[in-house]
Amino acid sequence: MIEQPAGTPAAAPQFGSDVVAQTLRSLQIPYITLNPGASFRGLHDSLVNFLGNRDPQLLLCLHEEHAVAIAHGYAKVTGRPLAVAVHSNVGLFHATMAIFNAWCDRMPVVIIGATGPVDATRRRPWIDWIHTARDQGAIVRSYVKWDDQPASPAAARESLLRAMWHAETAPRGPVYVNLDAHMQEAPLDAPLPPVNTTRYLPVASAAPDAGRIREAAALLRSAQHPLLLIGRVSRSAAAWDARVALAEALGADVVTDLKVGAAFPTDHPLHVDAPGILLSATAAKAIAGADVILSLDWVDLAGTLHTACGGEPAATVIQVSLDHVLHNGWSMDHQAHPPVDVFIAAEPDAVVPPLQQAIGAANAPRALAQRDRSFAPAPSANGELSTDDLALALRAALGDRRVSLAHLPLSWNGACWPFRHPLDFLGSDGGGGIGAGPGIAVGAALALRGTDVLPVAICGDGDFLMGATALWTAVHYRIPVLIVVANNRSFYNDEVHQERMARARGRPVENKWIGQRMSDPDIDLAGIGRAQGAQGFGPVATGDDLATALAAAVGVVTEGGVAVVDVRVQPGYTPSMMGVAAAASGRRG
Ligand SMILES: Cc1ncc(C[n+]2csc(CCOP(=O)(O)OP(=O)(O)O)c2C)c(N)n1
Ligand SMILES: [Mg+2]
Repeated sequence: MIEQPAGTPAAAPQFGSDVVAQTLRSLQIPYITLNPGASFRGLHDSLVNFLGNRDPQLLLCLHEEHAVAIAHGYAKVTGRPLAVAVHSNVGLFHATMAIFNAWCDRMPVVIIGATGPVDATRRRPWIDWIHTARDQGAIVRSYVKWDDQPASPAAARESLLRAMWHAETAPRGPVYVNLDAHMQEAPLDAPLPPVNTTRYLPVASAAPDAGRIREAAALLRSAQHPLLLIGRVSRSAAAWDARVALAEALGADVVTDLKVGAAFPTDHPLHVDAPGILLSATAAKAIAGADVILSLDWVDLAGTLHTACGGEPAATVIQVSLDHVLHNGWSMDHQAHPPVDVFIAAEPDAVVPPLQQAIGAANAPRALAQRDRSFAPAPSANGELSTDDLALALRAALGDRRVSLAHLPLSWNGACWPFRHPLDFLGSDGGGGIGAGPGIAVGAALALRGTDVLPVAICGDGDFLMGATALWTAVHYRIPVLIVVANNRSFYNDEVHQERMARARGRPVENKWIGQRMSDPDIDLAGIGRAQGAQGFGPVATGDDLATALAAAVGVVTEGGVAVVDVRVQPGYTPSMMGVAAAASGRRG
């Protein structure tokens, strides 16, 4: 769905914001998500009346947090940024949690903000002063890769080129460019000289050091129990195949998790345990037993090794990562500093093929372990559905359809759903900010629109409710997506915390639900979907109703619609979902 502007778009840039719009087009950014604001009314006019609302097309969002989350979801699929426009100060304030999520997830997003005129004499009384801050970028500077406030159209063009380059260059992340309202609205003194965009977006190749590759190859070749921790990697199918080939050549155990997108077939004999957000006891045991560990940009290498080994690991550790480039003094999302014996400063995708080549075929393939992958959820005592029941019913409803899981709830059990392709799962929200699920799902669905891959998000009810109005954007712009809500009518994660507190302090555990449960009244989640033009199903509480509702919902999405299914599930996380670290410390979420 494209909203077609009346009239003929202007032929040449006439105002500062026309130059900004033209630059966005030259960057081949297909969409700009936004919630409108007077601080960027100049740019808004240029996008509609100079560019004709295409390349980029405006995607209206009902909240700035959704605007960024949609770009975040799009980047998870494509690796490429969208633009996001947010109003001065307040729009940026609304966007912050989603920017933090994208930052922690290392996903590129080009965020464009605006300020009232920096020249105070040009400010309209009252409102332009509210729109202006001494250093607006300070709101987000600690969790964007780069930010700027250019003072002229020429500087804005350069700033956007640099912003795009930083966003797309590994390690990737969100960037922020703040546009002066007067600069946007003022007529151009003279046309700007043309610019060859591609010259300002050079590929910054971070080729791995050949000596380090040889060193790592020798260590892995002579390892008795090599193990791969596979973390942040791309959605490339070729890179996926290369990782499988490497693991098979080494006979290495493989561990992946649900913090990041699918990275290895989770039902492969070398994959030691179903992935979780946290480390399972089985995965921890395999890590503790390894003699050489290859981390492919694993999120929280230090914490994982410490948890698994009870201290510094005896194993030799090879780390492949560029993440250190992003670390700053404000955000501790870089995690603890890991002990590393061989450090390869490069992206994993660039390291696996030369590493494989250096290891060569000399290593006789080890016999693959036989692992029991059969899984049947424990039936609930009271006949209520569990999140496991939901997962298995959803798999059954989807049959052999190609599916991308764009979001999963905290109660997800990785054993319910094997990942066999990089798009099978797109990873978590990055920063732990709930409310991201619906927006990320819509963004992923936008990227997958027109393909044979059906986007599906399973959201907790708390997550869904905080992000629910992202669905309107999907309905309005005809972006097919299926949202299934694992509705335990609670911010249940925190019931678990209150239970732990009560136990630790010898206080009544039965009070854990207070300040957590979302019942009386129960919220009509399907109705929230319907109110925005989606098809709503449920609440469903039995296996039969669930199968019927899911079949209908899959049908809706196959026909190009948006569907929400409210599934009443019993609250509860199994020990495998809690992870060994959580079990030990009681900390999660
Ligand atoms: C923005 C935000 N607020 C609060 C939290 C703390 N928190 C972590 S998980 C959680 C509960 C999420 O509820 P839901 O999505 O329904 O999942 P459930 O725990 O019930 O499975 C909360 C409140 C958070 N992570 N992010
Ligand atoms: Mg819940």
